Amino acid sequence: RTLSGQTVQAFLASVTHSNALAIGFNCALGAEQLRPYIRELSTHCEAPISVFPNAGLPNAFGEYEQSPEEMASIVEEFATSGWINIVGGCCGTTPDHIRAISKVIENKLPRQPALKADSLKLSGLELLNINEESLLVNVGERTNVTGSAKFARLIREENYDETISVARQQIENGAQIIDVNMDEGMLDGKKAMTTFLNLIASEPDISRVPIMVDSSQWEIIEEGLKCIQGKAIVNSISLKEGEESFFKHAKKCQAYGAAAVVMAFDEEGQADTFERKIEICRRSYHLLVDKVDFNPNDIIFDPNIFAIGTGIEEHQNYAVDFIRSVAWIKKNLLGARTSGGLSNVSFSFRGNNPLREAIHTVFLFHAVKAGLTMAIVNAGQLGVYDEIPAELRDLVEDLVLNRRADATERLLDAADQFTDEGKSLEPDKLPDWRQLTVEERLSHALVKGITEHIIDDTEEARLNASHPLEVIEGPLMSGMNVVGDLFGSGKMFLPQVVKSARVMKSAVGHLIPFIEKDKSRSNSSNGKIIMATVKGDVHDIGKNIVGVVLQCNNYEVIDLGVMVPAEKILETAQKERADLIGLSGLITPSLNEMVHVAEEMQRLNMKTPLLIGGATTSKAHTATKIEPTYHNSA
Ligand code: THG
Repeated sequence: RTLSGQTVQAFLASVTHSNALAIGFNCALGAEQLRPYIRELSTHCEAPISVFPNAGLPNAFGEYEQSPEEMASIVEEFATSGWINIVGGCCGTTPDHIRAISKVIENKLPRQPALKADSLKLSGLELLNINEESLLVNVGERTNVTGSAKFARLIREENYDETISVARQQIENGAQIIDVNMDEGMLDGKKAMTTFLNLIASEPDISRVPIMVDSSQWEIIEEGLKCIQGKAIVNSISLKEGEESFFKHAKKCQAYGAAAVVMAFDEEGQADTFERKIEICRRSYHLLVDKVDFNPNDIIFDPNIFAIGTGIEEHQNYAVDFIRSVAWIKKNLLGARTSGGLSNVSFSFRGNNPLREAIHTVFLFHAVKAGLTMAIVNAGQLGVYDEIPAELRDLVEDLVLNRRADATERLLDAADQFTDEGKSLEPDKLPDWRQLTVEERLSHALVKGITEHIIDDTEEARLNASHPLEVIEGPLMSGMNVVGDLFGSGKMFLPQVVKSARVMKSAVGHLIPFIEKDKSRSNSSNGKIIMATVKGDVHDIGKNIVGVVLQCNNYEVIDLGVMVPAEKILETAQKERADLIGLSGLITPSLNEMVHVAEEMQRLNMKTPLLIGGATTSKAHTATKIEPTYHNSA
């Protein structure tokens, strides 16, 4: 990480817009220690790269001992690998060091810059890379004084500790970006925005995600941008005040290096039909791309989510028009992405949260199918499409998809049954899941992310089983398979999977002591394994389960956790004389990281067998991409 906490790629996303002569790293570390970071920078950086390492790390007396030849040989490899364009020396280097470096790089070819990315790269302390493969990105809506009475009160009372925990909860519940809005008449918006952003900047679990600065006043947005380290999103710019101010704001976004939500809003007003939406988006796109050279990947169109079910006929097709325009934008405005404020759609049903949730779930299901990139949502309060009672789902779908003129009336007639109270009054409509079998209860708790009874249910299942491990391999795994299928088919979203994972973790946590007791009856070890989720990836449920299973089979497991860089895995393996190294990961970039670890094992002449596992890994990838890079394996 940089001193201010960013990873290489997060830093790169923050500065790429500057069109710098070169981007690079200097000081702090010796060339050997800078190696992995320079390598990573080189993979992604569109600008030339500079590197000014120290002459190794200082000894206990603060002296640098690395000789010019040693340093030169490390730097030579950087040049041979094609990672650098400019090289020099920082602390501890002398004219002799520079002379030695200069000599070894004399005939090396300069690095070729990386190709321009065709993804939207946002960052906080960490990168959020949004590309064609990305699933729906959740933007937390609760840090908004107009969207949350509680947040507004906390800001007014200057109870900043509590406002920070609102942000943290959004992220814990799966928000990958947070929307911050301080637009309220009685508030000094600029001051509230800067105070809040500066405070969350020193909360690493919050500032790791990118920020969406939301205001209808440009001055507040600009004050916000000044406080943000990462690559942020401006919410929003539009043609509402004409082209001149549109260009002015767009250029400011470029100068601060921010992406922009572009509302379907022009001099005539907000677009409310499919034709107006696409006409304004098309015009905005060409103005941005052709006139100010705006990066199309930094454009996020919001074709307006308006309230449906208002009783006004002109509003009936609002959801359909939004969804159609999302599909049109994806197909026609290359590089641009889409977003919307989800909770707007159900404003007419305020006071009936179960119904609002059902509308949100149905709307999102269809919008995501049409290609929606991101949505501003109440993270942690999304339902599961398949779990909505069929009768309710049909009524809601009639409304959202505008399938019948009387959809609103029919939904309102049925609405009482689906209020919070309705739930307990109508047991046969919403069955009491506590009466299901223990396997079904575990599955239900996993799918719905309910932790409340999970320990009791896990214990009951354990008592029914002959070995505690059976509970994991049986009902818990089948529950997670249901989650996996729903997620895979777009019927469950990331925040919900995060909740499921939490339930799974507490169930496994309850079983581990019993499993260990089972295991301690025998004592000879079958071997020692180092396990880690590779760098860039935070998913560890599978790895943790494999760890438990291996322990049950008398392996000694050293689990290095998640986001573990290759160096740490291999150092530990060597120090611990491990018999096996196990790499895990869930996301696609982890496949490349695994190849990298294997290459490093080859470079370091290691012999330890390498075990590959995780959701995106495959026998084919392992055989054709990983195996060939590591041929020492015993
Ligand atoms: N597009 C863009 N930005 C936006 C929106 C949009 N920003 C604001 C808004 N719309 C999205 N955010 C919210 C936040 C909360 C609610 C709706 C949209 C909401 N709040 C509840 C209510 O008012 O009933 C809860 C109130 C409370 O808890 O006090 O519905 O469309 N670019």
